[in-house]
Amino acid sequence: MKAVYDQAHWQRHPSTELDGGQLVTPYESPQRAEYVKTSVTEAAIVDWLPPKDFGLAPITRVHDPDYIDFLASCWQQWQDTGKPGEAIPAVWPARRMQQVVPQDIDGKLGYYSFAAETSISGGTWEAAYASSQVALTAAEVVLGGESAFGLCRPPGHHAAYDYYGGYCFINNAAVCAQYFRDKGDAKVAILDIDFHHGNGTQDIFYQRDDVHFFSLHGDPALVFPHFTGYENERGAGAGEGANRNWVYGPGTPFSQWQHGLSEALRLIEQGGFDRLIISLGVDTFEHDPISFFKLTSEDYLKVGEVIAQASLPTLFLLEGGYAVDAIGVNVANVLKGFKQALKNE
Ligand code: SP5
Ligand code: ZN
Repeated sequence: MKAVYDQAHWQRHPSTELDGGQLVTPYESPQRAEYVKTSVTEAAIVDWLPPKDFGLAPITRVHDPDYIDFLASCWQQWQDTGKPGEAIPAVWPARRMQQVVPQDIDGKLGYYSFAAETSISGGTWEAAYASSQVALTAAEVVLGGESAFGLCRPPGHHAAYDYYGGYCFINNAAVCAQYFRDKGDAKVAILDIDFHHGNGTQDIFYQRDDVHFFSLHGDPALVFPHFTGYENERGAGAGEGANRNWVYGPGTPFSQWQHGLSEALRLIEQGGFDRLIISLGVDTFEHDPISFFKLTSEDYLKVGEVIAQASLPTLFLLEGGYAVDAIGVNVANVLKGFKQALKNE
């Protein structure tokens, strides 16, 4: 199995996250990627590849070009106004307000975001761009029929067509699904096992039948992203039935969560998909500081095994996971379980 890493992720290093009415050190830290790199290397299950540059074109296939321009220029605009801290939105177009792009940076930040915990600072755009190229480099391997892992940081699944949030700016999984379609695949599946609902991925493909989205996550009535992820969100128009959500409550162990996983895998096995993308968050871990599921490090071996049942070329992309000292082992265990199951086939 191939894997892709880029040290450019270090350029995303904000010092603030709005949490509990205070600015705390962000949960989504550079150390996360380094722990994953170390554990996956120690497990000796991958060959590392350097990232290639696919340019902006694959990104604007799934994101609003004006949104991408905003991300690329936001930090400069923020600094030009002489503001002392990092860029944080404080106002949004709520119900019955106009959805028109404002000219000032405070207005733009609200227009192009959905959450305030994700501060923007210098290097954020550069790291987000690099993260998408890591994903695409791994995707190119998967196009050849071999499975691969993109060690993406920052993550992507909360980024929608034209707004960021939840530590995500470019939706790496969506970029790669579209890339597979553009390279000739007829039908692609995305399975999102991060603790949080992949609202961005759902948003991008909600009306489409060529990319199906399956997500297991914490009940949105209780946790982020709060306004999407309910089981009655099943897609619309041509995409009717191509979106599936499984919702679980506080304390959910693997023994319960795996029912949704198995059901998703059954649908994926029977769906006639050409390729599978896994939005691989390990914030389902029992000791994750911002989540409430109870998966153990051992359980992640089983997660990889179950995913292998689909027998599809599979692209794993890193999403969340904030128990930094365990994130590496947990990610490596998914890949290990997957690889082992393939061998035993
Ligand atoms: C990719 C991903 O996993 N993004 C998650 C974004 C979550 N953002 C909201 C976090 C709310 C944190 N509340 C912490 C409570 C413990 N102090
Ligand atoms: Zn998450």
